Parts: sequence; structure tokens; C-alpha cells
Amino acid sequence: MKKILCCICAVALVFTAFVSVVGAEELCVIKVSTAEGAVGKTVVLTVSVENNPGIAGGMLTIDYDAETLRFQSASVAEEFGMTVTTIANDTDKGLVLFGFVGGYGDFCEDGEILRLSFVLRTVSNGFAPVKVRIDKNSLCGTDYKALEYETVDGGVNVSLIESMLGIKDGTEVFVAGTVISVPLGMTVGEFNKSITTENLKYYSSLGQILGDDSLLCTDSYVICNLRKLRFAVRGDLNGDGNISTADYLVMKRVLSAGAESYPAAYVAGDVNGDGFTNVTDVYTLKLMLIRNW
Ligand SMILES: [Ca+2]
Ligand SMILES: [Ca+2]
Repeated sequence: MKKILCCICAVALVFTAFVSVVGAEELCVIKVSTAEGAVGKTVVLTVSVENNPGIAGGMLTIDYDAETLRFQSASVAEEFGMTVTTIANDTDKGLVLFGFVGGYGDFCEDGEILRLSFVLRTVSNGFAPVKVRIDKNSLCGTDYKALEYETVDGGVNVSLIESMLGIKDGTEVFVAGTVISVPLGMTVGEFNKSITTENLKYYSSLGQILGDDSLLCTDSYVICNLRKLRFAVRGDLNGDGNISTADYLVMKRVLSAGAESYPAAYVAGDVNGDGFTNVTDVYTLKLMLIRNW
């Protein structure tokens, strides 16, 4: 009897799950992306559609804080086969208006529809929101009836450290958390030329003050706004100024211990520069060492 009851319950559960999957029509989503940015730098956000049931036309309003962000430009995604009727910006109110109707047919694809380019003006409170608003009945489905949708807002996460340092465009200097990634062989003087902040003090991993000609090594550091920011040199995990088998051995240790234990060495271990430190970097470093031998 107990077995039969169990079987009935299991069948009922499977049936309910099936009905809920089949019956669930996912709502159309209009979404603004979120990106990282630093003061004075250009940041690009996208507006995209998910669960697109087929759109025949629409009018979107993108709200942004004009004191935090300066609007630069808006461009329509290449794949977006609609006729754009409105693309305008009101700098006083911080709005971008975007209107479109079916040009070569209805728009049924998921993906990017609009790219917005802003320049970050101030650090503010660490996040500059960019919101998408659709007035009632302003999104039309392929049956020419108002479409149901939900919106997801985005914005710009302000990189405080990058903003504090004022890293110039076109340099090979990147910030990852509280670690500054620099290329092998960069001196303190060269680093100073790649940032706008002046009069910073630089230290070796042992706390000795570094002069302009000193090489930046993994675990050397700079004090900026009372914060200790460590340097990481790609491939030189042990901070001895060159890339050798010693770094290969350190990389294995760093990978098993994790980023928290060795923050600078972990960033230095991202040899292929894809933003992650993992087994691919171990092979890449091994290959680099073999080629040099
Ligand atoms: Ca080394
Ligand atoms: Ca990597």
C-alpha cells in the first residue's frame, strides 16, 4: 500500500512539474546592462530583449543621473531590423528616448537592441543607475496589442581605485580588486606616467621606499588615499623580476590556496590576461618557459 501511494505521489509530482514547465510563458524582459567604469572614462551599456515574443514597435525611455553620467551617444545594434523613429537625448532631464516600428518585419530575436555610451563624471556613491521605462501600451506585440513585459535596470559600478589613480587610456595598467596589474619591466617612473594622480609613495614587498627607476614587482605596493594597493606583474608570481620555473611552482600553490591567500600573485597568475587565473594559465606559463629554454 505504501509503495502504491509513493508511486501515485511521484506521478503527480512529475505531472505538476510538466504542466508548470509547459504552462509557464516567460515574460518579455527589457534589460539595461551593468558595467564597470572609472571617472573620466567612457562606459558602454546595452539595452537588450530576452524572451522576445515578437515585437512590432515600441518606445523606451532610458533614465540616467545627468550629474553622475554625461551622455555621449546611442547606436542601434546591427541585427535590429526595425525602423528607428526616435533616438534623442534630453541632457537636462537625463533621458534617452528610443522609438522603433517594424521596418522589414517584426522583431522576434533575443539580444542587444541599443548601445548607450556615457562618460562617468563623479565617483558619487559607487553606483550610477541607468533605468529603462516603458509607458503604458508603449510596447506593441506582433498581434498589434500591448505587450506584457518586465524591465531590469542596470548602471555603472564605479571602480573607486581606478578613479582614485586616474589610469590613462591606452596604458597596459589594469585594476583587479585592490591589485594593480602592470607589465613585466615597468618602473615606478613609467607607472607614474600612466596615471594622473601625483605624489604617491611606492614600496617594495619588504616596505622599502622605491625610486623612479625601481622595477615594480608582484607584491610591491603604493599608498593611495590611505589604501595599500599591491602590484602584480603578469607571469612573475614570486616577484623576483623575471619569469622562471619558480613562478610555475608558485602558481600551483596559489591556485590551490585561492585568491584571498595570495591576492597579488593570483592576479599575476592570469598569464593569458582573460581575467581569470586557472589551469589554462598553468599550461600557458609552462609553454612560455619551454619556448624560452
Ligand atoms: Ca619570478
Ligand atoms: Ca587566465
